[in-house]
Amino acid sequence: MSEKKTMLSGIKPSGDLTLGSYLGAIKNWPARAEEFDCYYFMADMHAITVRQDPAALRRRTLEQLAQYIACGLDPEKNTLFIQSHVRQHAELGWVLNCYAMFGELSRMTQFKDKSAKNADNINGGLFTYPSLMAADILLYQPDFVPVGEDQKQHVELTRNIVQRFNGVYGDVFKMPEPYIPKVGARIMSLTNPAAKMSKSENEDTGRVTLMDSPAVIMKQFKRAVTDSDTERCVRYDPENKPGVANLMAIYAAVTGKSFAEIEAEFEGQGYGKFKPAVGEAVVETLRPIREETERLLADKAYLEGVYRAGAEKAAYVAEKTLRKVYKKIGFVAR
Ligand code: ATP
Ligand code: LTN
Repeated sequence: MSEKKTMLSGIKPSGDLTLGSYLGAIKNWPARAEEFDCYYFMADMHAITVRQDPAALRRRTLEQLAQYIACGLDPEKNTLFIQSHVRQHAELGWVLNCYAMFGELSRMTQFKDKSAKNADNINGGLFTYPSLMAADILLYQPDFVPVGEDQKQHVELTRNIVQRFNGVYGDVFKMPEPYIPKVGARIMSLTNPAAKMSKSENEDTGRVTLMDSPAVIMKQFKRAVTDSDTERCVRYDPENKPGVANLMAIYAAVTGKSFAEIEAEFEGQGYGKFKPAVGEAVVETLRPIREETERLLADKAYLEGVYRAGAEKAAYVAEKTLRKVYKKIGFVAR
């Protein structure tokens, strides 16, 4: 057994990955491989809580794997797998459903948002989404779960489940901590700075995806909403200038510059210079990722090798946890 600490995270293949999921999540993952045992997966089981076109779901699942690798996740150093390939997720998910309370599940912001947006399909899976997510996490006993700000509530619910479960059965699960980046944790839509940039919404409005061409990215940034204040200067003030603050957060995340440095760089200039500068920085960040993704997608055999090996490694670890849980709760051993 390795002495390293463990990290785990997942993303649903429910749409094309956006700049938001990149800056809020994936970008921060590759550097962790030396220090941690890392598990990353495509949460296809979570994706079906909203209706998906089967062919598109299959395509996006593979594309997401290629993007993980293109973003720097080396399959030799990280365990990359598809959630539905590791049966233990569904099995532990059921058990944890019995330790998640109706009241706490009802309070989840994501459930409330998605219910409002899919009023004709408020299915049981959408409601119990967090117990499956708790299973995803707890099967691997991670120390940290790197996610964007919007997922913090789900990790907190996982922690409640751990406390409740361990309270009854002893130390079965390790308590996981959410790990949220300082910059980029919440990238907003470019056209509506009050809404999170999201892959399954704003189809052709305020989002940028990892596969967008440089021309599309530039167009999106040029038409990004700034603010209607009269001073029209680049200053970090998320309360009064949320559009500018969002662009500054993006620029800071892709260039590594501080807000003070950015303010100095654009001092005395209007938004006309600032918006294309952010666009160009994003284009240059995403260019190699898009090119490498395209190259990997042409090599299906390689991708298949990666996800098979990943599932095998993941299942080995997951099975150990699941057995322990089954034993504790009183299931007869097979
Ligand atoms: P959907 O629209 O289908 O709900 P999404 O675009 O919100 O999807 P997720 O799959 O939920 O994306 O998120 C993947 C990861 O990226 C999560 O860790 C999430 O916290 C993070 N993330 C998603 N959107 C953003 C964003 N706008 N800013 C920062 N982090 C984000
Ligand atoms: N709910 C997350 C995706 C997700 C996840 C997980 C993240 C599913 N299982 C386990 C971290 C750990 C989302 O919507 N981004």
